[in-house]
Amino acid sequence: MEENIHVRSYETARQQYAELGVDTDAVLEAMKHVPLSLHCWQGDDVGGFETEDAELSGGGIQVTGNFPGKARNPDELKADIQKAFSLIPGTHRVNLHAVYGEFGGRAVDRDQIEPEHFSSWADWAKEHTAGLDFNGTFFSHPKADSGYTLSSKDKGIRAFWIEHAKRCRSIGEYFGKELGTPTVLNLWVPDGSKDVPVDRMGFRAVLRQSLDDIFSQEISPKYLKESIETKLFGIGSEAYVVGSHEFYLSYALQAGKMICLDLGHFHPTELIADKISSVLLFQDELLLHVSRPMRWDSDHIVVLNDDIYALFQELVRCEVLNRVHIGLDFFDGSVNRIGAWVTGSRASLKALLFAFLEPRKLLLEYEESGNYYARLALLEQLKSMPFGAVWDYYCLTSSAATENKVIGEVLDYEHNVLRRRG
Ligand code: RNT
Ligand code: ZN
Repeated sequence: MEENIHVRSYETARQQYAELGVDTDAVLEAMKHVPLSLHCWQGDDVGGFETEDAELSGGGIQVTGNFPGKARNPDELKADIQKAFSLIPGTHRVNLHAVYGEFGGRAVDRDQIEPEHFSSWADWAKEHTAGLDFNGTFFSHPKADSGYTLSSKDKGIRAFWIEHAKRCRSIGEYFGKELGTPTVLNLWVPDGSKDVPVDRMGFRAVLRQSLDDIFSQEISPKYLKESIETKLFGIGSEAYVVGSHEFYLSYALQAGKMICLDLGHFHPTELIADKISSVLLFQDELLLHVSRPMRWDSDHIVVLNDDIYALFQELVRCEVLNRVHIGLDFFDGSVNRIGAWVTGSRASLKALLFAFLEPRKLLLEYEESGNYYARLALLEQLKSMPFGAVWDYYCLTSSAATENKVIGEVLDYEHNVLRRRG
């Protein structure tokens, strides 16, 4: 009965979009081929499994909240991701951080990690994901306490983190080989300072050298694609971040790496959407960290707001979806964590769908003939089109919950699984 309602609503919606020249069936087919990369770290507040009660510390980022039932080990985290995936239409990737290895109770320092510590993730991923992505973890560690890692002026500290980064490349390459799809390895270091430094240039020069060393060994892009993540400021690094946008953009151009644009890493009024066309005229590929900045925090759960609409519109309008990797990056410990993943992922996919449903030809005609009133009015008209009916139909036919079912599913899991964890 309920299914029929969704099917009937879709039929009506299909006709309405067809009148604008939009083929909704083709759009739904296209939706299936755009994977998100689900960040594992929303599942346990960026803790990881190095020790039993590992917690995020330092690093210019912060998680608040103590909602019950966070994943305490790899099995729980995998189960939680699977639950989230069952509520997200499509087949998606999982993005791991280096602290999420399976270390069997042994202390394995960051400069010691090996592919073997991640082999059970690879096995699991073959069955449950479209691929794995990876990140070095340059925070929550005594050797990061000074606030500087790869840009540290202390040779020993720097060597330690360079070795960590190199090992992450091997692990990424290993995933790429195992899974038959290249791993996107992102490098983000928290390096920076709370107050105004006098040697901005010096730290950046060191970071540049460290990166040169890290990337000195060639790894086939068949297995590994690498990005460096830019940032303007963080918590405790308000005055200076070594890896700024200009620094990494320049480095990436020179070294043939991607940059990672995180929605939370710019001035509050600066739009990532507007950067995509510029970057991709000079670079082959790009990594996105889809997030929601709020005041000084860069990592709130993604919702379907103007920034997200604009971001996905650009990806579709520029026809660059095959050159862009879409990672999610937010962490909130104050609500049901599976719900956080599901809401953020679904919001991103809704924005993608909304963008795919634009009558591009018509909009372009208006624009190119200088009819800016009609362009504006059509964009407004789209906002009251039955987009939700197309979305629900997509969920229904992808065996993911329709909108009205999501909350119940998440709360059932909370009741039956999360609240039973110690
Ligand atoms: C921090 C960066 C980075 C992290 C993750 C955990 O500001 O956005 O991507 O969020 O590596
Ligand atoms: Zn990020």
